[in-house]
Formats: sequence, structure tokens, C-alpha cells
Amino acid sequence: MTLASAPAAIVFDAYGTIFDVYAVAARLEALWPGKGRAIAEKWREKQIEYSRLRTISDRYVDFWAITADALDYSLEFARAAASAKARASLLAAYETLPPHPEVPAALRALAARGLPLAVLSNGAEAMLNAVLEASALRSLFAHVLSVDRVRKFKTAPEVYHLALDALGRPASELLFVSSNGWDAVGAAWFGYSVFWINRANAPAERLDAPPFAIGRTMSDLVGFVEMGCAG
Ligand code: LAC
Repeated sequence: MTLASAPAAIVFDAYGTIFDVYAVAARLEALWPGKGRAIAEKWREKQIEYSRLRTISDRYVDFWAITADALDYSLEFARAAASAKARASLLAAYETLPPHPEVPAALRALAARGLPLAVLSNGAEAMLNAVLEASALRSLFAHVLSVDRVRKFKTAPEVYHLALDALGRPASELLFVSSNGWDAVGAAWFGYSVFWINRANAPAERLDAPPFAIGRTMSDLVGFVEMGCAG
């Protein structure tokens, strides 16, 4: 994928792309040995599933509520009984998720090029600001855009439109970055240039998306931008 020129700005997905959503597995493992990774994966899977079902059926509640519901489902699914205190602490972990190790330096390198950076996420506004503040990354972003504003989740086109209004540019001049293959597809369908950080070495989604650039980490994104987004 080649952009006609350097992107006017870069728009980032949050969960999975900037922040490691599976960092909660260690905490879960300490509570329920042998089950941590499975609960963490089910938690993420149900969180995304509920966001889609609520969008399709016009039943919006914010991503914090969805994250709590998905946690409760996943704990019961794994027959993991949690005290109210343990549940609250697991949920609170979402406000202090660590960034993937290479992310802070990569974001600083991109910001140093003078590129406006934005977050566009399913996350509720308060949870996004909390996790960005906790990792000291908030000041790198010109905009933190939550789907709260349109009361629909990705991949609704209204969500991807939010960054166009904020940045005052058409999608074709913006680079959208996500580690979630389905989100990369949604953004490409909408008309963004896209860089997929394929951290999990997952197969490409079979969804007839326009072609987009692919790397393994956010450091690869920095290389891509330094090369003029050719490749
Ligand atoms: C987000 C989800 C897709 O941050 O991870 O929007």
C-alpha cells in the first residue's frame, strides 16, 4: 500500500494496538491457576462480541459496562468464583493496562516528526483518558475520540468518521493503525490508508478489504512512515 504523500495524521486503535489487553492474564492466573490465559481470551472475545451485537440491535451501553459484562460471563464460563473485591480489581486493571513494550518510544518518534496523533477507540471516554494518563501517553495525542459520541461500536462507519471531523482531513489522507485485523478491515472499508500491526501473526481476514500495509510491531510502523509509507 502506498499513500499518495505522507499522511496528514495518524489515527490509532487503543486496546490491543497501544495497550496489551492480555496483561490481565497474569492477574487471573494468580487467582485461578491454569485458567488465566483462557479467561483473558474469553473476556476479550465476549467484549468484542457484545459491542457488535449491541451495535447491530441498537442497544448501546458504553464499553466500560460491556467490559464488566464480558468479565462476568467469562468468569462464570470458566467456573471461576470471584469475590466482589477481586472482580472490582480485575475491572480496574483495564484502567492501568500496560502499553506494549515498543509503543511509547514508537509514538514519541512519530510525534517528533510533527505528525498529529489521535486515538479512535471503542473505549468509553473516561476509561481511555484513565489508561492513557496511567501510561503517561496522553500528552502525545491531539485527540482522544471515543465511540460514546456516536453510540455505536466499530465497525460502524459513523465511528471511523469521527476522526475526519476532528482532524479536518478526508480518510484518504489519514493513516489508521490497528492490531485488530477486523478493525483494520473496517477502516480500510471506510477509506483510510491502513497499517495493520499483526502482533499475533494471524491470518488475513477474508472480508474483501482493499489492500493495506502490515507489520508486526509499532516499531515497524515507524519504519513504514520513515520510508514515506511505501511498501
Ligand atoms: C478499540 C478496540 C477495538 O480500542 O480494541 O477500539
